Amino acid sequence: MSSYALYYYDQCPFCQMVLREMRNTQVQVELMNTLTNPVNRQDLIQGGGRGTVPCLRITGENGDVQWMYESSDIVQYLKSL
Ligand SMILES: N[C@@H](CCC(=O)N[C@@H](CS)C(=O)NCC(=O)O)C(=O)O
Repeated sequence: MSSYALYYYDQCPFCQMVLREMRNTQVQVELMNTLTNPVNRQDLIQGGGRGTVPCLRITGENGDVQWMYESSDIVQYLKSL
């Protein structure tokens, strides 16, 4: 099974759109606040290439990691699960 982590912070309206959609999904998404935990922001920049939120980290069954940045893409992806 794939696993999911959302890099976000509360004051970001794009993040709120994604967080709202997450309430409708059954999948578990780990929440990684990048404002309250600077290590999360560092991990995001190091892994995804930039600190923009929201970003969904998708880890596939085989361990491959994808960083999805656009809120509309993330919402669409969550709907498709
Ligand atoms: N088009 C993006 C916009 C995301 C965006 O502008 N996020 C802001 C916070 S609301 C941000 O992370 N700014 C800081 C940065 O780009 O490093 C989306 O819809 O996800």
